Amino acid sequence: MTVGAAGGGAAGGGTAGGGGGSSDSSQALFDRARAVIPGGVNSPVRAFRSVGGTPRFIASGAGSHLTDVDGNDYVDYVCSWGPLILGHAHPDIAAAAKAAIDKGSSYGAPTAAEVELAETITEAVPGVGMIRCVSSGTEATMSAIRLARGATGRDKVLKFAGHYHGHSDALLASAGSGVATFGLPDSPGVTAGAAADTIVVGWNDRAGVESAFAKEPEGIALVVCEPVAANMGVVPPDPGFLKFLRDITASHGALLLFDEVMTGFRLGRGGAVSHFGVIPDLVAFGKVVGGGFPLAAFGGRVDLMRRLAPEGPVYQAGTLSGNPVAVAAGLAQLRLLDDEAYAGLQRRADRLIRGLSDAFAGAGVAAQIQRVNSMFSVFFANEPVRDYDAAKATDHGRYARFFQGMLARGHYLPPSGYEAVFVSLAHSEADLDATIAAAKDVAPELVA
Ligand code: HOZ
Repeated sequence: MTVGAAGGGAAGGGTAGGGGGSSDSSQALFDRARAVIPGGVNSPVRAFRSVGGTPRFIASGAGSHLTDVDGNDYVDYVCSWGPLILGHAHPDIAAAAKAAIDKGSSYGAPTAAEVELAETITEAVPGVGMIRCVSSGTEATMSAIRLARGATGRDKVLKFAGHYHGHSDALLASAGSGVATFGLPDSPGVTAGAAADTIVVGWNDRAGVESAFAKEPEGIALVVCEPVAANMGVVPPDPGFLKFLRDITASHGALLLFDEVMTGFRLGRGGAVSHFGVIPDLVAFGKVVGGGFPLAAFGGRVDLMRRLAPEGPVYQAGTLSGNPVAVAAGLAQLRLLDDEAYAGLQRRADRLIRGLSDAFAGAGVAAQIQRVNSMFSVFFANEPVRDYDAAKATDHGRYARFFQGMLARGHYLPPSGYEAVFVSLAHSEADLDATIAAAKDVAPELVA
């Protein structure tokens, strides 16, 4: 496949630059935004609250780089929180979206491309025999839960502390991402009834899951997890934990949902299902499948999916579901994700992680870089992090200082220690080396 053909952005395909310039225009926009948008942002973590400073308002992205409204250039490791596995404005994706929009932006009627997308996903992911498109990861997991409840006739859902599955009522309890970043209690507005049907257990806590099933042997409709937790930082499952979930759900007549919004087509074409060799009943997709457009999907066992309307009684619908522009962009991206692409991602992640580890070790800063393939996060802690309590106990103040030091040097990391770092195929060796050099520069400042 063609890698990073959109180039390296303002820095011309290699070096980082300009991150330390003025943020006056971003600040002016942020001031205007706060008057008309809650917190000045359309999604909480973007506000930089846990790391401080002014959120950068972005003017453009190209390849691995972002340019903000003050003209500062950054090497981008957020990648739109995961979807941009080929980098910003990849020419094939842009061309596919432009060609689609020239034929009309939305029909509210089926298209051939939706069939191709469904075939692409079902061929790639073991156990996924059918899919339905929606517009966001929140919708995908929310709809999968309704399907699971409809199929089992049970109400309870078991989720894990620190896992984030979007902002639907049933799944906000002890959630990761912005809920974790801001240390929010479970959200006002979620009814007691919705909360009562959600059981929260610690990630990697087998005894906790067993005890929940012992209390509700026939009450749990669904166990949902991010197979690699990535909204409390990256916290992989302990060896055998996903298989344990598969076995205990099957033996109790409950269903298992993998929320692969982060991991789907990121860990490999078969996502976490193939990576770990555990086949759940249902899978939620988002981010990478949409190529940077609002597209997500859920799918799984054919007998379950056939319970959705109009084939079955479980209702689920959406005017923009399977939107032709988003589907064209998603397909264009998925077509480029072959074995060579995943090997390239792996090489880039290896290089970056090795360099960051050296930077922290060289300065005597205790850091845990937790990684699965091309997604990882940096925890400032002495021991590996296995669950949400441990993630909360890591040094988030030090993460904020690391973030600010890197931003000032032109490297855009997630503005929260609870989010994942994403490497794309647009990241050049020069990008990665510049980021490592910046980390070596910043690391001694983290010692105090
Ligand atoms: N929930 C996303 C991170 N896990 C953040 C989305 C955004 O702010 O765009």
